[in-house]
Amino acid sequence: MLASVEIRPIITKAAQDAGFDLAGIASAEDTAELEYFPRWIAAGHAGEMKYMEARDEQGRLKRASLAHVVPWARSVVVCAINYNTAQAYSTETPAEPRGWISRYAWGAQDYHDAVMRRLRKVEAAIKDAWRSADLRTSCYVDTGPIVERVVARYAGIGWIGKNTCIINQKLGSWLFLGVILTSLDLTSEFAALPAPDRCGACTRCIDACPTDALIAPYQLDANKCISYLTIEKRGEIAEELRAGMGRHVFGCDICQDVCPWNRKAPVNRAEEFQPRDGLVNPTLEWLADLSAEEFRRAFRGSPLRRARRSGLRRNAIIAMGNSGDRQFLPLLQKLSVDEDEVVREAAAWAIEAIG
Ligand code: B12
Ligand code: SF4
Ligand code: SF4
Repeated sequence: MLASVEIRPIITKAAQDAGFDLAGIASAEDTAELEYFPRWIAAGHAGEMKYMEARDEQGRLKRASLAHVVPWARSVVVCAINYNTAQAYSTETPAEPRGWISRYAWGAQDYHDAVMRRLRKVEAAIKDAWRSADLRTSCYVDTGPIVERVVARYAGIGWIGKNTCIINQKLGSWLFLGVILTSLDLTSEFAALPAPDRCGACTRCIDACPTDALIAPYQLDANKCISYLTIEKRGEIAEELRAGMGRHVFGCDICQDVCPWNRKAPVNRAEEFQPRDGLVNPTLEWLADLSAEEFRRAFRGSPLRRARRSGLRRNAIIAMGNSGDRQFLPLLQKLSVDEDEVVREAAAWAIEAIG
């Protein structure tokens, strides 16, 4: 068995070899930022994302503390990969009557798979180096009982910006995070310093958010966030929120597009992050009228599947309504008698909005 002090360079090298841009180690102990999590849930800011409210047998929020669900965890290896591609930002692209899919989602492969595949390599390197039957590890991308951005901050990956995203001074915020919980106590020798907050007096993200979802610095109300509305929200979207969605059909990048730390963000040329054909500035007619077969074919292995066909069509129809463009009226008339109730309702609204 190695001394814990010797394992850090092994983790760093394994993360680099796996294709991660950054890696760090944080303690699994609770930190001050985690206190905001139960408040966020209690305020209803998670909307209908019930998985965020999962509780243990004692009724404690699972994500509020690693001690609640994985008491064996001593330290957390946090890895980050830049997913930026060479395409222009949504805020720099002319507002033609087309849709916008967020940067993280247009890639050839679902990021959960792309990040998990790499994390498993780092996990294998840790196991190989430590060689103890007592060692426990668990890899997560999104789905673990963990607020990833908080541990990322303490692992030195970046600071939590006022838009709530992790920002690295050199790479910006186009980062996917992946975490490996370990039973090893790796932090005592090299506790990473939490990255200092470099937002300063800037409020660009808050000012630019079209739906006022950033209700205060570092606080997001998901109910108002276009990313939540277009990806997670099922069924009808409240009418008063539709205008703010603009042309967004899946996710939203505005609060990152305007961030000065992303002005010179480097690009990752890896094949899996490059946009699939037709997903940069997609045509709204295509998405609004997607057949079940076309949805399966076009979005196999893509994060867009999460919105489901009904949600994606609903979003494209709302974007048509927001465009005010009469060219969409014939298609909207057809969709107003669609078999999907959500599509029918959105089409009737869009006809009126254009009318
Ligand atoms: C639920 C979720 C969402 C929800 C809610 C987002 C949110 N801000 O909470 C929705 C659907 C809206 C969403 C959107 C997006 N998401 Co998301 N999401 C998650 C998920 C699964 C959980 C996040 C969570 O726990 N939220 C709860 C809130 C309370 O936590 P938080 O916002 O991180 O807040 C912390 C701080 O802001 C701080 N804090 C809170 N209040 C205050 C107040 C003060 C005064 C201070 C100082 C601090 C502070 O403490 C909080 C934690 O307790 C994570 C994966 C994970 N397991 O962590 C991915 C994750 C956060 N998402 C990610 C991404 C990429 C996105 C999008 C960019 C996708 C897109 N283009 O549409 C947007 C970004 C929108 C935004 N500005 O956040 C990445 C973020 C990477 C990064 N660089 O930060 C993650 C980490 C996924 C991953 N594995 O890479 N997401
Ligand atoms: S993702 Fe879009 S809607 Fe959500 S907080 Fe950022 S700018 Fe606002
Ligand atoms: S836009 Fe400004 S305030 Fe918002 S995250 Fe970036 S630096 Fe911070």
